Amino acid sequence: MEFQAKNAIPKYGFKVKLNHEYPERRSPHFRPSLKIIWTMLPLLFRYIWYYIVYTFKRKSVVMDYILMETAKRIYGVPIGGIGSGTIGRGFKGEFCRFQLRPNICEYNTVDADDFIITIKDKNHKTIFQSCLSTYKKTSLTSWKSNLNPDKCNYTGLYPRAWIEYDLSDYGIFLICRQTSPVIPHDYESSCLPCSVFVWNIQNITNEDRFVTISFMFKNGTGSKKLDKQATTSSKGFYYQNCEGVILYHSLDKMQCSYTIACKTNENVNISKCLEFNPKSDGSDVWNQLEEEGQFDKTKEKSHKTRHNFGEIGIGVAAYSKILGNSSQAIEMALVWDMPSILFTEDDKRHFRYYTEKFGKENAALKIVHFALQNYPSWEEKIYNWQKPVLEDSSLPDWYKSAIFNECYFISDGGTVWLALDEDLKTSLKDHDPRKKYGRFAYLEGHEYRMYNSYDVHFYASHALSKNWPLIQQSLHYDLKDFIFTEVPEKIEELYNGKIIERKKPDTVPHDAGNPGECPFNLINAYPIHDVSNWRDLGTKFVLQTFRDATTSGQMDTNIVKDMYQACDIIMRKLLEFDLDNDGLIENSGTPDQTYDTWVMTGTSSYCGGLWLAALYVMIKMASALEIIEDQEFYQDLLDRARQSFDKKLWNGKYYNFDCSKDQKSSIMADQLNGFWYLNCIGLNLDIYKIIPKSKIQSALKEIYNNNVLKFCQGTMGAVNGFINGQSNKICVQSQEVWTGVTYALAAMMIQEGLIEEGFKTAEGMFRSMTEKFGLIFDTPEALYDKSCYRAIGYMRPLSIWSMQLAWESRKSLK
Ligand SMILES: *C1O[C@H](CO)[C@@H](O)[C@H](O)[C@H]1NC(C)=O
Ligand SMILES: *[C@@H]1O[C@H](CO)[C@@H](O)[C@H](O)[C@H]1NC(C)=O
Ligand SMILES: *[C@@H]1O[C@H](CO)[C@@H](O)[C@H](O)[C@H]1NC(C)=O
Ligand SMILES: *[C@@H]1O[C@H](CO)[C@@H](O)[C@H](O)[C@H]1NC(C)=O
Ligand SMILES: CC(=O)N[C@H]1CO[C@H](CO)[C@@H](O)[C@@H]1O
Repeated sequence: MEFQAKNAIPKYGFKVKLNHEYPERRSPHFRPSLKIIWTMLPLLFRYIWYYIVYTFKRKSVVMDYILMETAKRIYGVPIGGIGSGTIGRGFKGEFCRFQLRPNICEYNTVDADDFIITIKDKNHKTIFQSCLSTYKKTSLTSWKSNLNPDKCNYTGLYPRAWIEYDLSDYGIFLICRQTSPVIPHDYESSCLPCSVFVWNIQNITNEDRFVTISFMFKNGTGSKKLDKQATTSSKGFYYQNCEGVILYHSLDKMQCSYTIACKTNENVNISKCLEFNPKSDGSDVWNQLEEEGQFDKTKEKSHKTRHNFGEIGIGVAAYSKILGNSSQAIEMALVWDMPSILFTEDDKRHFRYYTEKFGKENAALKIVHFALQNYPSWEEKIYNWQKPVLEDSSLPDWYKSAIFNECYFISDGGTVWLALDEDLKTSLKDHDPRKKYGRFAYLEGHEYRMYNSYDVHFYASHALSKNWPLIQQSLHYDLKDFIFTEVPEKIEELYNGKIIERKKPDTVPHDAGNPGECPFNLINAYPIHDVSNWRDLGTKFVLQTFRDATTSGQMDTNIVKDMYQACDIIMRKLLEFDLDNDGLIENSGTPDQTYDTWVMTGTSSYCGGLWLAALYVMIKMASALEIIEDQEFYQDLLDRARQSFDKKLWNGKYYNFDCSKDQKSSIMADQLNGFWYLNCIGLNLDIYKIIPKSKIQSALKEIYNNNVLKFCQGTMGAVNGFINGQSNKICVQSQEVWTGVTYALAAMMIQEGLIEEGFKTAEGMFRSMTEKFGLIFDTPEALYDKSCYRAIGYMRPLSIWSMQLAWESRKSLK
């Protein structure tokens, strides 16, 4: 069988055998030094009290530090489009990790969800039957995996994956190709809750073979606690050129159906199992397939809906005669139609974005048909998107895997993409992107349940802005509105026990809320600090505004006009933090920025640099709108701030961390963050108008020689802080490597021509994380030098797309 190039297994990606084991196990239980614990005690006590009260009131704890998730180290490419829920898959073939309920990531592997192969010889004698996964099941004990995992290979290149099974002992070579609709610049298919599995069965003998591929699935998400008794029913269907079984039920009062389907084909005989008991040993299903190679067709004749009050499993079997020396493709799809979701403290139903095209009811079969009809074009588009990177011989191999596989978080980040209500829609201006593209939110992390945490999204947003710019814009329009929102509720700031207003007007929020409360209304779910005092949120808003307004290459003045007032208010408010009147804002001597345990005192390179960058784009925006007064105002500020930045922080080699006595000499990996951002948005030459090129080069080299090379011999990325010849142990975060910061730093190096250093910096970390610790598709926020990580499944590492921006901009220079 000739494969088209787009379907061939890519040379690059996450590649393991189906019995792969990782060499190093890490844990989430980092124990800081006693000194750090001592300084954190008040916070700790308040946190524990908050935790007890919230748990007692059955409220959602935003960041759970008590029951932390330990990485399972089993993951492969998850399935599903963007914002309609995802189902994780293990590289051993598991269906695991369900993110269908918006407020929780469920780390369950469901034994009943699997594929089974049956091979019969020319005399219809069964010569082989096996699950097409190799992990160990704890239920359905008669479903055996008889594969030799050593002879099966997994390749993951998000959003696609391949498994090759060498069954040559039985005359068969089998390849599964899994595709989910995650397609850059496509807003129609990319929101669909589905995945397609194409099975390519090759008969490598001269004799006929009869091969059955069965797809089995069950109700719920494998959670005994959450999958409460509810009526479940199943029904067989024929629709257009698809056939299969649909299982109706609901998850916490949210209607959800699972559909498994197969495309009809004259060479394929499809049979259905409308009901099996996933609590049994599974021998009914197993024996039937073994004997018949298909399900009992007499049972599906009645076409009645079956109702069930417990557990129910369904199946579709595709049986095909494969002539000697020939092959057959079997096309299957899985669709989970969960049109609306409920947030815990919100009575309103929110409809998913796909319902705008596919309807609020009974969309499942339409999606099945659409997916099985259109997946070849999805594959083509994904292939064309990835091709320039995969074929670029000057890019390192690991990067070709990293750049696409890190994208998993776009769909698998607890992401919701919602349709707006009609009344809200009509209130919006015509060019408001939310009108057409709905509302988008993803979690800061699987364990950090806050939507769109803006300080972190600032890093991650390049992945969206480059590939789905209109989703990014829609998110940003929401943020602009939230700036003016007030939430008067009083909350206790866990950091210092002060009672504060949850959201003050005219401030940039930290996040769009917690799906376990009432997100989009109750914004600022983050409980640790009073974020209205944060020094980086405002500048990050301004910088993102400018980026979104110039994504197309030209200045979109509609966006600038819509956002300018908010930007101006925020910048003038931030100026209140310039106590010494040098045009530059200062930090407060508390962790008042995204490094929320790391104290910055006086002017810091991190917040100061962001401030300079924001001033620079304010001038550009004021000039575009011809507001001369403002333009001059910001220009004057920038001129003064720039000089002061240099005077206060430059030490001859790099920019000091801040203006404190004992910490200022700490080398911060992220000290050039503001300039990194300007680089990302195409202002790479402009930054030398703010700070000299020679100083940027010098600082980058200092970081590389210390934070990277002197930390774990350069094999772990850049440690956040480096002082006195070692990693900075002043607080927890200063001794961490932030995966997203390491990618951003690497991008900055590449942009500034330190190309080898840039790739080496990121390579060490990516390879340690994926090859040693097994954290691929689970990328944590932070890694420590030894034994631990923090917060798996995290947003910030999507910043790897800034490396791609830097690379492309370097190439266009040549
Ligand atoms: C489905 O399965 C669960 C177990 O995973 C079972 O306890 C439950 O009753 C069923 N749930 C629904 C919604 O039918
Ligand atoms: C799996 O990969 C190995 C090594 O790359 C190769 O020798 C083998 O043929 C592959 N197996 C299958 C089933 O493709
Ligand atoms: C499909 O199954 C039906 C019923 O078992 C049988 O009559 C028919 O011949 C089969 N077709 C093929 C192509 O195997
Ligand atoms: C298999 O098919 C190919 C191409 O059709 C042919 O060249 C080859 O001789 C066949 N092999 C056998 C063993 O029949
Ligand atoms: C089309 C196809 O799958 N052909 C395979 C059939 O089996 C022979 C070996 O007998 C293979 O070489 C072919 O690739």
